[in-house]
Amino acid sequence: MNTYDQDCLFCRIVREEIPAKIVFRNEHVVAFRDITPVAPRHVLIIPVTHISSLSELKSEDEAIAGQILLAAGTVAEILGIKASGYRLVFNSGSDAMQSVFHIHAHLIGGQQMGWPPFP
Ligand code: DGP
Repeated sequence: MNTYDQDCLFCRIVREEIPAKIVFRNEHVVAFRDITPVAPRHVLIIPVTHISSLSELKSEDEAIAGQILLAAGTVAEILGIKASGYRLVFNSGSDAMQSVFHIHAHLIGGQQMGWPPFP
């Protein structure tokens, strides 16, 4: 059964109580455009079940973690950046500037990126 937190913004997007530009969804995940994109293509991939952050993932969440990674390839294909390349980022905790506490992968692409990702 999926866990739901009524105070969680992303849980409300899953339930379509808050609108979002959804690009892909299945029974495990929802992928939607980030409201403040940092690149020409920027989509968030979230599990339908509420898990607050990467560091809260438990061994029993293995399938959920796998579904997020599997969805990334599908979303990249939908966005037309599978061949050109893309980056998948999980911000976890304050140093990483996580601001929404429902685990999410940022799928970013559509431009040449640098590495390391900070100045
Ligand atoms: P993070 O810092 O990793 O927790 O990223 C949270 C992202 O969520 C941030 O890039 C902006 C995005 N975001 C916040 N609120 C909304 C919203 O209401 N709708 C959408 N589509 N994205 C949101």
